[in-house]
Amino acid sequence: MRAFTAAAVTTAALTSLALAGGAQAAAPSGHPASGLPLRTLAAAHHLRVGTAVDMDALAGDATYTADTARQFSTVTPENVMKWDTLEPQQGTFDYSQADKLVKFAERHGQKVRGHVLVWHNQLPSWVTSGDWTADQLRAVLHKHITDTVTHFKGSIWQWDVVNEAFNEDGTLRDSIWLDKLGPGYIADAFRWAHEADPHAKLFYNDYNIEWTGPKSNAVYDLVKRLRAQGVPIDGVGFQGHLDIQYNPPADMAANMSRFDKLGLDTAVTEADVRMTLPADDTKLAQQADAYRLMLDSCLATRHCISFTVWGFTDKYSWVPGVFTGEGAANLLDESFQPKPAFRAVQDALAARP
Ligand code: 9MR
Repeated sequence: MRAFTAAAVTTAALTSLALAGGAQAAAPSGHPASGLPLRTLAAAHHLRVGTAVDMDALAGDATYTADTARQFSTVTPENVMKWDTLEPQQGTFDYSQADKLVKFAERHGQKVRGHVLVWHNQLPSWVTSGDWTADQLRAVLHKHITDTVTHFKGSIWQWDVVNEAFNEDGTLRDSIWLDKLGPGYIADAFRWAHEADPHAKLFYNDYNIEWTGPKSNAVYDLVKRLRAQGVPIDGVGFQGHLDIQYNPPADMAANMSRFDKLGLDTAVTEADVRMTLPADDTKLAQQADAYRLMLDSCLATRHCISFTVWGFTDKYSWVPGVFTGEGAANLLDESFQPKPAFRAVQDALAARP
């Protein structure tokens, strides 16, 4: 159980307040989206609820902007804190888009999850095609982490320091970092990030670790070892990219709890639940159950500090571009109308802590 108690939000309060604000029309009472914003409901659990943010949508879509502000208490840049955006040429940084999101978050009382410092993806070509010695590449990584974390110092709540370092079988992923620097790059990255901002919470983040298995066990062994060695790691992020055609991660709460017992924070960092299109009522109900399972697992874990969805509307989702024939992965449909999954999340958060 979580450590906190707080006044339960009553059903009466839920139904008396319509979803309103910004360009979004107020929902009629009894409409599935009526009720307190997710962020208000989550606060009763001392939990922050978040979304990945698409900066083009934030700039150009008023409904998207209003919902981002109204529903969420933490935001994650979907792409604009990645290496190829931040440092497209060596030593030339472009923080402009990321700074916009940080300012947006400040204006709306939101915390920021920084994403991401060390990853094998979305690296600029000067990194991937450079003919580096190990010492040179270590210096490049050190500088990128130090410059980036220093720039955002004081503005980032949680940093995804290392992302997706494992294969499904629990071996370390073959990447430029592993190839050139060896497995020690992981500990180094956490140490360098901590030196640059000692107050940010530093996370290891990965997908397909929601359930126990070789990958999740390997992450568990890694973070246990890092803690034992005094490496400054604060948490583990469970991305939560699910697909209804596979079994839901029924043991997710138990799995998160073993990380909790190591003294780590946990978070659901990128939740979405895709399906083969077209969506129908059965699939949407399965999707709602999967979201609910992930949120309930977080709520049951004492130090699960945030539940973040990887986008909240089907209008802007990475899924159709990557999984042919699949989509409809988010809480709201393409017209920003709530799906059963939104109601499931709302209900879970409205339940007495
Ligand atoms: O949602 C992101 C998409 O817009 C990018 O094209 C893609 C590039 O790899 O990355 C997506 O976000 C990923 C996140 O950064 C890390 N975990 C998996 C996410 C979905 O692929």
